[in-house]
Amino acid sequence: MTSVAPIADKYLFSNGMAIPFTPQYFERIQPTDATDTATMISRFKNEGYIHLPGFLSEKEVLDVREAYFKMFEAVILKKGTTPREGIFSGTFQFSPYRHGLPDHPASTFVQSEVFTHFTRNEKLRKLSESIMGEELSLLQRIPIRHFYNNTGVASCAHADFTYLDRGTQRLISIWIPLGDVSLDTGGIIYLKDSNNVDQDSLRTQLNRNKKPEKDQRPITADLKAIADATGKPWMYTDFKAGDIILHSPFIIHGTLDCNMETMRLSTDIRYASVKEEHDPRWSAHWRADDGY
Ligand SMILES: O=C(O)CCC(=O)C(=O)O
Repeated sequence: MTSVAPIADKYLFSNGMAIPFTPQYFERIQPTDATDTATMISRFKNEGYIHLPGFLSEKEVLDVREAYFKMFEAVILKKGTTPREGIFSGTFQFSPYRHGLPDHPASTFVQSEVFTHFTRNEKLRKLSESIMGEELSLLQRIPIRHFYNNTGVASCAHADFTYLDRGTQRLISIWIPLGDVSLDTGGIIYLKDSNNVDQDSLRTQLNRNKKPEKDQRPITADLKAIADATGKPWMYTDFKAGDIILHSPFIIHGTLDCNMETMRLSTDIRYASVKEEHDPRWSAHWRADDGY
C-alpha cells in the first residue's frame, strides 16, 4: 500500500502519465470535522473541497459495493474473493470493458433500489444545505465510476461546471468512494487554490502543440503539466469506505489511475439550489453513453 506522505522515487499515475510523488506536486488534504459548520463553510468557499472521514457508515458503503459487483459475472473477481471486496481477476467481462454498452450493469445499477436508497440519504442533503446555506435538490443524474488495475484510465483535469453549465452555478458535488480507495487505487485529487483559475487560458496553453481532442471539455489529461503550468500542487488523501469529499463546481480536479487489484468504485452526487433552474441534462438517470 502507498505511503500517505510524499516520498522520493515514488510516482503516481493519471491517464498513464507519471507525476512525481513529491511535495512540489502533492500536498495532503487536512480533513474537516463534520460538526464544525463554520469551518466547513469557510473551507468550501476558500479551498473548494472538504474531506469528511467516516461521514457514512462503512457497512452501508460496502453493501453498495457488494450489490454492484454482484451484478457482474464471477469471471471479473479474483478467485477466492467476494463481490464485497471487489478484487479484479485480470479478466474483463465486457469488451470494450468501459461503461457505455447498453447492457452494462452500471446503467441498471444507478436505477436500483439499493443505489437509490443510498444516494437519497437525507444526511448528505442536510450536510450540503448547511454548507450552502439554502434549500437544495438532488440532481437525478448520478454517475457510477468503475476502474480496473493497470488500464491507465482516469478522469482528466476539469471543473464540474463545464459539464452542467446550462443552469444555476449554486451547486455542490459529493464524491463518495464505494470502498477503500488508497492513492494507488485512483482517488480524486484537487489542484490547490484553483477555484478562480482561468480555465480557458489554461486549456489553450496546455493544448497548444497538441492535436485537438474530440471532447474539448476537459482541461488536460496531463496532471503534471497543469501543476507545472500553474505552480500548484495536487491535494490528495487516501480514502476509506465511509469517507466523503465535497467540492465546488469551479475547483479543478481529476483522478489517479487504478494500479491495484482492488477495483476503484465510486459515485458522485450533486445538489442544486431550488431557487434557480438547473441544467436540464442532469434531470434523467445517468447512462455511461449519455454523451456528457
Ligand atoms: O471519479 C471520477 O473519476 C471523477 C469524479 C469527478 O470528477 C467528480 O466527482 O466531479
